[in-house]
This record gives sequence, C-alpha cells and structure tokens, in this order.
Amino acid sequence: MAKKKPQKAKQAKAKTAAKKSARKVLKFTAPKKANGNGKSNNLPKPSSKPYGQDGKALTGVRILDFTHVQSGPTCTQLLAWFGADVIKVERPGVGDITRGQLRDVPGADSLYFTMLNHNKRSITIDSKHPQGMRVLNALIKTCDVLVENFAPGALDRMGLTWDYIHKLNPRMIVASVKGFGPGPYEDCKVYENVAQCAGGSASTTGFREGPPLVTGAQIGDSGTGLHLALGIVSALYQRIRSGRGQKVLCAMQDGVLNLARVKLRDQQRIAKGPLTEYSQYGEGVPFGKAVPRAGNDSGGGQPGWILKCKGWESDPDAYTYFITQAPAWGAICDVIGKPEWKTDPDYATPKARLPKLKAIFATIEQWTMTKTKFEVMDICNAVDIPVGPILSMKEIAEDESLRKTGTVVEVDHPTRGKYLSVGNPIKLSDSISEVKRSPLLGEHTDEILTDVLGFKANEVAEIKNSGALSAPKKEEKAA
Ligand code: CAO
Repeated sequence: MAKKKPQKAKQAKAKTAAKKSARKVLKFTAPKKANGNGKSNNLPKPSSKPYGQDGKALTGVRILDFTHVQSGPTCTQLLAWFGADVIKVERPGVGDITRGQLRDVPGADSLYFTMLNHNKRSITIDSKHPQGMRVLNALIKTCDVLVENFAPGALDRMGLTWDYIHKLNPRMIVASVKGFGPGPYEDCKVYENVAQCAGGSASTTGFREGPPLVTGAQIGDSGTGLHLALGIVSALYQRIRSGRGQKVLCAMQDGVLNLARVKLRDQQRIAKGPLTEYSQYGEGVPFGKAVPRAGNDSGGGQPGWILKCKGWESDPDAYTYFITQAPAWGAICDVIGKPEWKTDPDYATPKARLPKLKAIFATIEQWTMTKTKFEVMDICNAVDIPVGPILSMKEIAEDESLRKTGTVVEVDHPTRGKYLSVGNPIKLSDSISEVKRSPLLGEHTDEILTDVLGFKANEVAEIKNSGALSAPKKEEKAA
C-alpha cells in the first residue's frame, strides 16, 4: 500500500502535466477569435442595430486599386460593394484604357468602364514621376491592400517591388492577376480568350464536329477577379492573427481551370472507358484520348439538351434546356404524351435510355415546339421536371424580378446619363450593397491628397505643379 502511494502521486503528476501540455497545444493551435479589426481577441457583443445598418462587411478596409481592363476591376468593384474604400490610381490624361473603348456615347466613359468601376474613387498619378511616387508611398502606408493586374514585371519596373512595399507597410496585402502562374508562360500578356483556351474551357466547349469555342461568360477575366477577391478577404482575415500582409496571386489559366474542373474529372474517367453520359456514347462515336466537346450535354450525370420551343423559326432564343432527370422520368413521359415509356423496358431505366438519348430528345422536342419556353417552364416546374428557358440579354435587362433583387440596376451618370448594370450578385443580409456610379478620371484627386493622405495645401500645390498628377502638355508629349 505504502509503495502504491508514490506511484499514484506519480500518475496524478503525469496526468496534470499531460493536461497542461494539452492545454498548451490547444492554446497554440486553437484559432483566436477576432472582432474584425484585429484589436481584440474577443468577438464583440452581437450588434443591436437593425440588420443592414451596422456598417458594411469591409468597412475600414482601404484598397490601392492599380487595376485596369476587366479582371482586376471586377475584383475591386466587389470589394467596394462590400464597403471597402477603393482608390483607383490611373495614368494622368489616359486613365483605364477601357474608359474610351467600345464607346457608345461620344466623350463619355464607356459602358465597359462604368460597369466595372462602381463605388470607387479615382486619383490620377504618374507612377514614374518622383512626386507621383511620393503620393504612392503615402497611399501604400495608409492602404491595406494593393491590387494590380499589370503585365508581368510592370509593378517592379515602377519600383513597387514586394520588398519595397513590405518595408513601407508590412501589413500590406499585394494581390495580383496574371495570365499564367510561375512557369514557361509567366511573362506573357493575357486577355480573356487566351485564358479560356489555356485553362481547358475552349477545348471542351462547342460541338464535336466544330472548332473549340470561347464562352460569352467572361470566366477568364471576371472569373479570376472573383477568385482574387476571395484570396484578398482570406488574407485580410489571416492578417488579423498574423499582423502581416502577404502576396495573393491568381493566374487566369488557374481560375479558368478551377471553373472547368469537371472536365479534368472526365479526363481521368476517359482512361477507364467511354463517358456514358456524353451523347457521343449513345451515338456510337468512339472517344479519343482527351475530353471531347460535348455540345449541349449536361455537365453532370443527368442527361440534358437544348430543345426548340414555339417561335424558334424567327426568335433565335426560343429554346429551353431540358433535363431528363431520372426521378422525373414518369412526369416527363406524361407531359410529352408518352405514358407507355414509363414501363417499356427500352425506356424505363436511365441505362436503357442512354443509347437512345438523341431520339428521346427529338421526341421531347416535338412537344416543346408546341409551347413557348415560358410555358414549358410553367408546365414542367409544376411537376418537378428541371428545365430552363434560354433568356436573351434583352429579356434579362427587362426582367422585373432581377430589378427587385438589385441584380440588374439602373445607374445615373453625369456625362452619359442612365444605364443598366449588374449589381452585386452576392447578397449579404447585414451588408447591403448600393451601386454608386463609377468615378470620372481623377475626380477624387484633391480629396484623396488632403482628406486621406493629409497633405497640406503647400504640399498639394508642390505635387500638382510638378506635373505628376496631370497629363503631359502637348509640347512635352511631342518632344
Ligand atoms: N503611371 C505611369 N505608368 C503607368 C501607370 C501610371 N499610373 N499605369 C500604368 N502604367 C504603365 C505601366 O507601368 C506599364 O509600363 P512599362 O511596360 O513601361 O513598365 C504600361 O503602363 C503598360 O502596362 P501593361 O503592360 O499592364 O498594359 P498593356 O496594355 O500593355 O497590357 C494586359 C494589358 C491586360 C495584356 C496586361 O496588363 C496583362 O497581361 N495583365 C495581366 C493579365 C490580365 O489581367 N489580363 C486581363 C486583362 S482584362 O481582359
């Protein structure tokens, strides 16, 4: 007994030590709760203000927006909709090249520009002028994130290397869109369609008999901008714990491939046998070594196709997407007037239908051609058959429900008047997006110099007189 006592004490001691070290480990690994401004490790009490009236998700975040064209501006516009103060830096006299591209109103900023730059402020700075660099240095010190999508190396050539930026502001997040990630193509300039081709989208889009196709959706530019925005918000969140900034890189090729990942899934399946859900299988056409273009086949395991509707002869968008989802097969047979297919062993199971999909869709089309695409939608949805009308941009622009949700918004602009835009597609219940018009070139230069950067009147005059914020005079240009 006497001997056991020290043994027990030893065990108890060991237990306490283990508990202590477990607590230590827990303390080390458990994520600290943060209140969003990095100042406290505890979440604040839940706000008592009504939803939507307690600031915005990114209130307090300031973005140095060095983006142009589409990919970068898509990202910073989203951040601005979530409440970030986005300061767009543009080249004096020129600005974002899209201001003047595809102009529909003479002398006014194009829709290309206005639809990608809502809720931002604009300052003109010649980044290659010493006084321009003075302003940029001040911006770097006060901003949380620098976002850019220049050609590879352009930011470094301005002198804004990671080391330089990080020395000025160790908390700065530097976010970039590039065409390609590190590798053989990293130095290439890239536009939308190049990314669609390099990311695997074009080779898998279109009809088998035809050439590769690019899509209307800008998955290379806007898609990568979306990815970048998520990277930035994640880096901001990590900064709450780490206190330091980091680089965020989204390559357009990677962004497109991420959106085309189901095709890389199929690339691996093809080595093991034909892709039975592709209509090519039912048509008896052998598969090659790479994923083929699949026309309008559905991307998942449910066969689908685009079918003509009433009026297709004159209306190029009188079509519906029709999915023969297995659980809806009975309803489909009833709707199209083929109830016998429900029990016919040649049609009753998905496996039996696979080789005949083309003929089955032709039969369904005989029915859809007797109805408008909206009638097909009403009839089929009532019995849970998944279908969708092919909506034209005109129909989308006039759609009342999209206006109500703020997905399609009308914006007023001082030089171009009213225009339609796409609002924030991501709806937060406590951070309501209002769409504010895009800035005129350099519209906020003065207020940024004084209110944001705190330059005194004599300093503002010195900077302005140096020519760093204005377009070079004609004689200088000519010289
Ligand atoms: N002050 C002074 N110079 C400025 C400036 C400013 N405020 N803003 C830009 N510049 C300069 C840059 O420093 C660069 O100069 P250098 O080449 O001498 O260093 C120059 O303007 C041109 O920049 P760029 O090469 O980025 O622009 P580009 O029109 O030649 O190329 C694009 C455009 C999109 C192909 C290229 O920027 C790119 O590949 N970006 C990355 C991928 C991307 O985002 N593509 C999608 C674009 S949306 O379709």
